[in-house]
Amino acid sequence: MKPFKEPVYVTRPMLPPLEELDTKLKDIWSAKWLTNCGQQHIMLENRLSAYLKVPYLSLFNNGTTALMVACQALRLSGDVITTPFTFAATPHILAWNNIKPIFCDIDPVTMNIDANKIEQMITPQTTGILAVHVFGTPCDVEKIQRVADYYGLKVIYDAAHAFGVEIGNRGIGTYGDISAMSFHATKLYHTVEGGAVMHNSEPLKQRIDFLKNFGIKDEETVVMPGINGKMNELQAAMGLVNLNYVDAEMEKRRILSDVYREELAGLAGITLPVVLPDVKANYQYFVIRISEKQFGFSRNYVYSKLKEYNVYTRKYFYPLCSNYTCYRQLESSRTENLPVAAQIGEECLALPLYGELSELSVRKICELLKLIQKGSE
Ligand code: T4K
Repeated sequence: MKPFKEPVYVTRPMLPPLEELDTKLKDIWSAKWLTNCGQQHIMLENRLSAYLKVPYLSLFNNGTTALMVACQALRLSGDVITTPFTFAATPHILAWNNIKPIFCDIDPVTMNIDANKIEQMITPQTTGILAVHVFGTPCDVEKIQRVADYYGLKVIYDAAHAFGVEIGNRGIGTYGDISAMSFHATKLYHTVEGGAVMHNSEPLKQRIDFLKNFGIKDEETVVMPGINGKMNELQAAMGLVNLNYVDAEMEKRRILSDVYREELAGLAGITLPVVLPDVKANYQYFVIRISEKQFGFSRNYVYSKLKEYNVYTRKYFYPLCSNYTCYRQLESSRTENLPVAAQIGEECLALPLYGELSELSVRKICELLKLIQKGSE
C-alpha cells in the first residue's frame, strides 16, 4: 500500500469560517477591549455554562492554570491521590502547588483511576483526589464521591478531555468539588489556548474569579494572592464562534469513530474504546489498545510502521507520569504498585480523529493495521 501523500496527524484543530471570526474581531476592535473580562469573555462564560450544563463556570487562559487555581481554591495541601495515566499537566499542577502526587493504579476498562484502590492509599496527609476523565470516559464518580465524603477529601476532576460529556443528561462538570477543562487547539472544542473551571457553588465562583485575577477586588483592594489566569477577548471570540460548530464537529467524529469500530471489530489483539451506558460521549479521541501477544506485534512497532505510511499516531499516555524523572523516586511510582497502568501505557495508541479526516482515510488506516498484523504491508 502507498503511503498517504500528506501527513495524517492524530488531530487537527477545528477552524470556523474566517469571516465569522472577522466579524467578532471587528467588535473587539471597536470596543478597544482586549482582555480583563470584557464582553466576549462574559458572553462565552454564559454560553458555555448553558452548553455544558454547569451552574458556575470561570474561563481561563489554559487548562493547566485552571487546574492550578482549582487546587488553590479548595486549599489543597499535603498529598493528593491521582492517576499516572494522564498528560504531564495533571501531576505538575500538584507539584506547582507544593503538593505531593500519590499515584494510584487505573481501571483496566475505563483506564481512569481505579476507585476501588483509592481508599488504601489515603493517609493523614491526604487532602484530595485529582481524577482524570481520560479520553472523555467518565470516572466512577459515585464511588469516588463516597470515598471522598467518608474521609473528608476534596475531589477535583481533570476534565480536559471531557468537553460536552454527560452522565444521564447531567453535565460532567457538575461532579466533584471542581472540574477543569482544556480548550487547547488539539481539543474537540478550543479557544486556541484556554480552559475553564466548573462547579456548583456560588462562593467558590467568587474565590476562583479573584484567584485568576491577582486577587483584585477593586482598584484599591487585593484580597488574596492570585495569579494571572484570564482568558483574553480574542480567545473568547474564537470560543464563541467555535461553539456554533462544535456539535457538527462531534457528529463528524462520531461517524468516523463508527467506521473505525466497524473496520477493527474482531481484529485479534485490538481493544476498542469502551462505551459506557447512559453516557453522552464526545468522540474527542479514538484510542485503541494493542496486545502484543494477541496482535503479533507491539504497539511501538505499529506506531513506527504507521509513521512510514505518513500516519502520525500518538502514544497517549506513554511514558506514565510516575516514570518521569521528577516523580519516579516516589513510593507510589513503583511499577509493582501500578501494574495495570504499566501495561496500558505500553499498549495504547491514539489513532487520527478529527472532523476533516475523510472516511476513506480512516478505512485506509484500518487496512494498514490489518496488513501490519499479517506482516504484508
Ligand atoms: N490535563 C490533561 C488530561 C490534558 O490532556 C491536558 C492537555 C491538560 C490537562 C492541560 O491543558 P492545557 O494547559 O494544554 O490547556 C497536546 C496538547 O498540547 C495538550 O493540550 C493536551 N493535553 C495533550 C493531550 O495533547 P501534545 O504534546 O501531544 O501536542 P502536539 O503539539 O504534539 O500536537 C498533537 C498533534 O496535533 C500534532 O501532531 C498536530 C496537531 N496540531 C497541533 C497543534 C498545536 C495541529 O494540527 N495544529 C496545532 O495547532 O500535547
